[in-house]
Amino acid sequence: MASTRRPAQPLAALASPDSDGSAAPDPSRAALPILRTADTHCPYCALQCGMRLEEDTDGKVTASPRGGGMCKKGWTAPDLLDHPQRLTGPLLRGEPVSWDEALDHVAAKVKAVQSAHGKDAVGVFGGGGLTNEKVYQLGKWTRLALGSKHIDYNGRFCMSSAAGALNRSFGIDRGLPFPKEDLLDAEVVVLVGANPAETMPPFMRFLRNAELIVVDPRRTATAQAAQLHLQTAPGTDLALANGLLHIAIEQGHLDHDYIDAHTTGFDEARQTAAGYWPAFVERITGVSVPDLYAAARLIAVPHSGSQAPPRPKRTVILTARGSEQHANGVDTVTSWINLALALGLPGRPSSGYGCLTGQGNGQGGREHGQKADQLPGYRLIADPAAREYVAAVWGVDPETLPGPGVSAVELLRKCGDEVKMLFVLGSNPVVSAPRAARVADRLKDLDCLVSFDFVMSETARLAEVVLPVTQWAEEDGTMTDLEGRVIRRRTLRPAPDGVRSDLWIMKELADRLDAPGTYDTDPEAIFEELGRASAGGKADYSGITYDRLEERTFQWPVPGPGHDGTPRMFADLTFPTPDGRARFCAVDHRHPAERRDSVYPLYLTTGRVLTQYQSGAQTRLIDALGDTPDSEQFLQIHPDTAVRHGIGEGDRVRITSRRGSYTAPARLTADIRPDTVFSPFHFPGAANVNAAVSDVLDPISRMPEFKVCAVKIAPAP
Ligand SMILES: Nc1nc2c(c(=O)[nH]1)N[C@H]1C(S)=C(S)[C@@H](COP(=O)(O)OP(=O)(O)OC[C@H]3O[C@@H](n4cnc5c(=O)[nH]c(N)nc54)[C@H](O)[C@@H]3O)O[C@H]1N2
Ligand SMILES: Nc1nc2c(c(=O)[nH]1)N[C@H]1C(S)=C(S)[C@@H](COP(=O)(O)OP(=O)(O)OC[C@H]3O[C@@H](n4cnc5c(=O)[nH]c(N)nc54)[C@H](O)[C@@H]3O)O[C@H]1N2
Ligand code: SF4
Ligand SMILES: [Mo]
Repeated sequence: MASTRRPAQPLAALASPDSDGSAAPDPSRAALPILRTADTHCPYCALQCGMRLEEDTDGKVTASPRGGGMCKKGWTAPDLLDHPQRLTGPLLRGEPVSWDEALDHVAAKVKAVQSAHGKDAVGVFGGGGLTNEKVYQLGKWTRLALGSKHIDYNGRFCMSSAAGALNRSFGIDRGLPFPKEDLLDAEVVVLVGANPAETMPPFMRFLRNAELIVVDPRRTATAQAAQLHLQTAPGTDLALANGLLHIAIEQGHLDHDYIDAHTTGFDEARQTAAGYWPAFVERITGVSVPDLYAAARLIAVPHSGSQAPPRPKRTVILTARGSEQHANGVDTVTSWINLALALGLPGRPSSGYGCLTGQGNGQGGREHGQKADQLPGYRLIADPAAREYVAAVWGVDPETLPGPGVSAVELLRKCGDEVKMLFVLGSNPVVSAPRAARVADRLKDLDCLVSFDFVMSETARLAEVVLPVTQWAEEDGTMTDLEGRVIRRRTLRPAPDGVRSDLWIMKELADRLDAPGTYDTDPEAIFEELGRASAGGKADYSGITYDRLEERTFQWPVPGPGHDGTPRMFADLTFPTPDGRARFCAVDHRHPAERRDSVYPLYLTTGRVLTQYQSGAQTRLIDALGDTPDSEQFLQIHPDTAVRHGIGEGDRVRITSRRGSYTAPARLTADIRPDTVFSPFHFPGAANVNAAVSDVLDPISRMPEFKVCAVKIAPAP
């Protein structure tokens, strides 16, 4: 497989307003006087670009960047606030009803299901885009008001493999352990399965000073800006990392002082890496031996330096979903952390390992209790001391707290069976979950599905009860961005009549269920309680208040009122493990759960395009995003592969796996490996790639293998 080495394309080009998808607001709007403004953040991805909202006297809302950049999704986000398809009143089986009717119905259903089938028969499916206040309240509400163990969320689709590896190696899980500005001083950044040029365009500005190595089966916009593109076969990144460690050992690039003083477990990792001969790694990954040596050299050897580093090179390794969404995702991330540790990077200035968190509150959303095994502040629900502590904050007996539930995919599998009723908020699993057709069937088998949303998502369409909620510009709260920075979401204007907040709905239902505990509706009061519940935990927010957030932002942990936060987590080269050392964990390559064969001869991999967000429930409604070629599904395919299958540019193709199929027009390009095809997951129905995607799970993180399965293709009839 041809990996390409090329002179860097100026990154400035990618960071310019045009190529990062930005669009200047309509100048005609400036004419009307401004009624009100709010300084808040974009509702979409984990970069959480600072945004100034202005509402004119016509009620029209426009967004503009505060300081940093914004992509086209950010510029157009206000278009959903008064979109004609916005939900503005509760629906019961599709018919408008009053809030009292809807809530009474839902509460009666909970009671009926639970008295027939037990407390755990009611489950909750949350989201990483919900504010910290919402996820905290949701975890509490599920355990106390519903009394159920069954809560999990779409972060299992997103963050959990990196989280598993970070916890195992470093003893703590914060995506970026340093401020993103530190990347400006990095000499080399390795992006493994990350395409920020499309998924976080303004983030490219922080990479502009570094040489880039991009690992991706596709020559993406990000790869085009790289010095070195390693075009791996999907699912082989672990072998690549072990191969680079092998070369680093062979070439004497290791930092033995660092390894001796700050880590454990190196010997096993070294023994494992010894088996990853460059020629063997080339066979697995498709990356040529010369490119492997070039990458190892770029990562470890300073420009002026000889083989043995006179000083450590400032290298940062970043992974994202391309390397993580695999049945061996935890081990794959671990292999890259091993490489970083062997080179002595973590904790050093502008060096180390980080994971690029995805959803708006992908970081905070995984800290405060909406995970099946978790209580606030990263406490574990199976830990007696944690149960006792949190139960005291909640004013209940620890005995009343349920135990751990199951992960997202497993929760969806139980629907209609052990789980009879499900609340979904902040996710659209009918489109975004693997084996989507089966997920829809499971949801239809429920006695009752309840959706909290502001648009009629594909999941909301299946719901017996749909409860319309506020959008980001209509609510206060906090989000925790990709660098662990807690920031304020601020209200621009009140929500339309008929719409309620997620927090209000939880309280009303708790009242109707005579629930133990208290359920505030004021985000500030909930944040204060969250602070107490997280105090002493790993993700300690106890020193942050809304008042303090008026002045500045904080990167957690912030243990106590006088604390200024923790921008750089391992700066003293100690790690929050029992012995203060980071841990090497020897990991071996495993093939993807499903391999290409004579019947299913191609790998399907999946991901994102710039102008659509996630399941597309929000962005597909925005007209201004609809005028790009990416506003419809497509199949990215190599021209040689297309010819072999009798497929031409634009032809409709049926893509079939062992689980199901979808159709998409072909887009021919030599930017993808001939053994691999790609589609994004933003599109529903017959175009939904997740009909084909596999739901095999990583054994540790329980994350599905979104990024590789075997398919066959044929021209669609
Ligand atoms: N425009 C847009 N931006 C988004 C989102 C969105 O939906 N749309 N979602 C947000 C969220 S929640 C997330 S999680 C992030 C995700 O951000 P990214 O991880 O950057 O996005 P993906 O496109 O899922 O995957 C990145 C790349 O992985 C590659 N890839 C596939 N298989 C493999 C493999 O086996 N190995 C390697 N090395 N690479 C592989 C794909 O070709 C793809 O280019 O984006 C966030 N930003
Ligand atoms: N094939 C494939 N599938 C994937 C992925 C992939 O790379 N490939 N990536 C996975 C990843 S990383 C992720 S994160 C998931 C994302 O996929 P989903 O979990 O489906 O996420 P969204 O599409 O953002 O769905 C959010 C829903 O919640 C609503 N919503 C937004 N904010 C709020 C709120 O504050 N309150 C309430 N009540 N509702 C709200 C939105 O309108 C929308 O309907 O998809 C996963 N699926
Ligand atoms: S990069 Fe992310 S946070 Fe910034 S404007 Fe785009 S979607 Fe919003
Ligand atoms: Mo994600």
